[in-house]
Parts: sequence; C-alpha cells; structure tokens
Amino acid sequence: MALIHFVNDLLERGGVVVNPETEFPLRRVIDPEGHLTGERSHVSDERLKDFYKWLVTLRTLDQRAWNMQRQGRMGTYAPFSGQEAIQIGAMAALRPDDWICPSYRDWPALIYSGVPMHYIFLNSMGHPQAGHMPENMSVLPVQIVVSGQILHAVGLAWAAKLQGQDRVAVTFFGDGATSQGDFHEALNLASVMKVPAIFIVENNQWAISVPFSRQMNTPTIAQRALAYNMEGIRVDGNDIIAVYQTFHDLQQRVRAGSGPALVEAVTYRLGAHTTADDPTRYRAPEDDARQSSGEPLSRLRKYLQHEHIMDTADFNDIDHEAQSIVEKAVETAESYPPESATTAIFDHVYDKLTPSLHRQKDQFSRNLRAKEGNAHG
Ligand SMILES: Cc1ncc(C[n+]2csc(CCOP(=O)(O)OP(=O)(O)O)c2C)c(N)n1
Repeated sequence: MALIHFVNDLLERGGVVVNPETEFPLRRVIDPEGHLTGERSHVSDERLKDFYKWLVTLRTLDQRAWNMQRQGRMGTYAPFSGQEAIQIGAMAALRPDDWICPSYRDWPALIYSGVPMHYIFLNSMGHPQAGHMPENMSVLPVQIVVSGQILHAVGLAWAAKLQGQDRVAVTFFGDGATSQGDFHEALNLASVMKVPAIFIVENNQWAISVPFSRQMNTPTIAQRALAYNMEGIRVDGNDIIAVYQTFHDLQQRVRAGSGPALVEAVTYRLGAHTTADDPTRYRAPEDDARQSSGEPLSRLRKYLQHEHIMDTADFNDIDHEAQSIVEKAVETAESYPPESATTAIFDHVYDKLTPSLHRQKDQFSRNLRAKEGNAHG
C-alpha cells in the first residue's frame, strides 16, 4: 500500500521527489543592482576593498590575454571573465596548504593563491614552465581533460585524511564536466571514503556551444549531491560576498570531518569559450546582454558605492594599478627565452631517458636542425 501511495504521489508531482528550487535555494547577499538583500557576515570593508582590487586586476588580465592572442603574441586562451568571484571568494576562505585542482579556466584561483601572474601568458605561449607549479604550493597544473582534476582532488583529499593532515582539497570545473563519468566516479568514491573534498561547479550555463538545458534534465546541479549522500549548496557565483560566506562556513565543516560537499556556483560565461570560438553563432545578443547584467565586478562596485565604502577616485586608482600589474606580467612572460622543442618533448616528460628514447631524441634534434637549415637556406 505504502508503495502505491508513493508512486501516486510521485506521478502527481510529475516524477520529482524533491523540489530542488526550494531544497537548494540560491544563496545571495547582494542582488545584481548591488543592493544588500541577505545577511553580510564575516566580511569586513577591508576585505571587500581587497576583493574589488582583485576583480579589477583579473578582468584587466583577462582582456589583456585575449588581446595578446589576437596580436599573435600567444596561442589559444580560455577567458574567465564572469567567473572571478567564484574563484576568489572560495580561495579567500581556504588555507594556503589546502589542495587546489583547477581546470583551464581557473587561473584566477591560482594567481590569487600565489602562482606568478605571468604563468597565464606562458601557458598560452606553450612554455613548459606554466605546467610547473611553484614547489612550495599545494596546486596542481591546470587540467585540460574535462573532469580529470575531480578525481585528482579525491585522491589528494583521501591521502590527507589517511595521513591525518588538517587540509582539504578543492576542485573547480564546469557544468559540462558533470556529464562526464569521472565526475560521478569521483563523487561516489569521495562519499564512500568520506574525504575532505569540496567540488565546485562553476555553472557558467555553457559547455562550449551546448547550453545548460541540453546538458542535463535537472533544474540544478546541486541536487546531484543527494545521489551521493553529501551536502549540496547552490550559491550566486556573481555575488562574491555570498560565495565567501558559503566557503567560510563550509570549509570548517569539511575540515572537521563532515565529508565531501558539492557547491554549484551559478554564473554566466561573459566571453567566448576560447579564442578559437565565436559565441555569436549560438548565443542571441539580447540573451547575452540579459545574462551578463548581474556580473560580479559591476555588482560589487555598485554595492561599494551605495555603502560609501569606496568612491570614484578609489576606483580610478585601482584601474591604474591593475594596468601596471598586468603590464609587468606581460613583460616577464615575454622575457622568457623560448623553450626548445627537444627539451619540451623529452626532458620535461621523462625523468631518465632510456637508450631508445636517447636515440629518438638525437634523431629528433637532427631533423629539427635540418628543417631549420632548409628554412634559412
Ligand atoms: C575529456 C574531454 N572531452 C572533451 C574535451 C573538449 N572540451 C574542452 S572544453 C569542453 C567543454 C567543457 O565545458 P564545461 O565543463 O561546462 O566547462 P567550461 O569550458 O564552460 O568552463 C570540451 C567538451 C576535453 N577537453 N576533454
């Protein structure tokens, strides 16, 4: 009888057992117009000024990187504009020795944590240094294989737990990544082993040209946490205060042993997928304008103005400072001598070359020299 009631109930409710919109409400503190609509806690004015400075610097960096590719000074680049608040808000709440497992769109999280800014340019210049994270940091290189880093985060969190270390592992990935098997395998294992991992989905509404509505038949991503019996949270990823507060509290629970958690941070990819993409082929300009309007930088700026925390003179100073920080990073990146193809392919990949690899390396060098000789001759 009970089963019949359950099935009838399910059919009446259209097959939905939980209402994700009420079960996973969007956490928000400031609305798109920069007005306080929620409770602001743990976030001082000083921290907000610092956040603003970071958001401006990163936006300047992103624009500069795009232009560098267009000028032919570097190769393919994946812009992150619109997603900075998620990454900065989350990282600001974590500790320096927590693990970070990023994707190709997560340079803001790395740079905020201390990875030198010029690495972002080196990465698109194809320089191997960009894949060599500073030794003293708990940071993995950016992952291009969609979803791969989610599994790595579980391994690192599990290792930390086994070794009794007080650290968590966080990983950033996109909405499209949640359709990969790796995502589900990672969340399942994390849940079974109850590891201190935080999975951060940057739901920017697009996986290249595939919209959220074609990616999954659920209104939220956070509700997927239910399947793995872990905490699921949905937060406005354009609201840096809401993101910071969410992570401030969550990392304490995860650190204390509550198990892994899935955070869906809702945002919008303001630009193209990469410099190789043309989003005007699949996004209507009016939709684009509507979705972009609540973006994180202008939202925080409006809030700071309303609350008289910063004024136009402060904003101008920060704009100038950001330009000079980014220019220095460009100069540093362009001062690196180009890496030889032989070194990049052989020496950075293998610790010790086998006799056969030695022969291949010699042959490769000879071919390269012959090719260069032909080009010059
Ligand atoms: C395993 C794998 N399949 C396909 C690709 C090609 N690819 C690169 S990015 C991307 C879309 C990813 O979308 P999403 O996870 O939403 O992240 P976003 O790019 O929006 O940050 C795809 C399919 C890849 N890099 N790796």
